[in-house]
Amino acid sequence: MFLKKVYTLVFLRNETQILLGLKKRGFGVNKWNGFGGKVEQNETIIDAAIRELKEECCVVVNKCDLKNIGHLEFTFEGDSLLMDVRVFSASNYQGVPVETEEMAPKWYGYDEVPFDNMWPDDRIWFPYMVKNKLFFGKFHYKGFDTILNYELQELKSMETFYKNKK
Ligand code: 8OG
Repeated sequence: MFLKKVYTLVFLRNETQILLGLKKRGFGVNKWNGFGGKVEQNETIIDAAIRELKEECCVVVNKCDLKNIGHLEFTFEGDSLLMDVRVFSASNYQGVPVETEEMAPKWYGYDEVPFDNMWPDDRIWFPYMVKNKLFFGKFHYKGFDTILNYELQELKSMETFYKNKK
């Protein structure tokens, strides 16, 4: 039995670039990533996504502008935690991303994404996001650097995926 915790992960994107943040502390420190974190009790997933984006780079996004584009699950050898990560994309938002105590934001062209300084699974599922395909990925890690096995599939609809998910 796994202990599931739900997380959000938001990417601001336009046709040519994606916003990443260099994580300055905590889990995934010194890695480039989207913006997000743990969903608190009594908070919806979408509200958590909005809150984390604002806390981490001071950008405000409306609910209707956040699109759920993927679902990722991470497990770690010898650990009962299952990280359930809801991935969102937005191209409309208010404000200019600024550095905070947690993240240093930077825009990257899609062909210059710094995979060598990111979670190893990112180079596997980013191509789906870049091609605007919906995805579901499951990654089992040994430590934080080695993927022991994974599954990745394209989804037709996130709604159908969640409806059928046990
Ligand atoms: O609250 P905290 O910053 O610890 O939340 C972790 C964030 O990192 C959350 O947004 C989910 C995200 N995340 C993982 N694992 C991975 C991963 O393997 N790849 C990417 N891109 N993000 C991840 O927890």
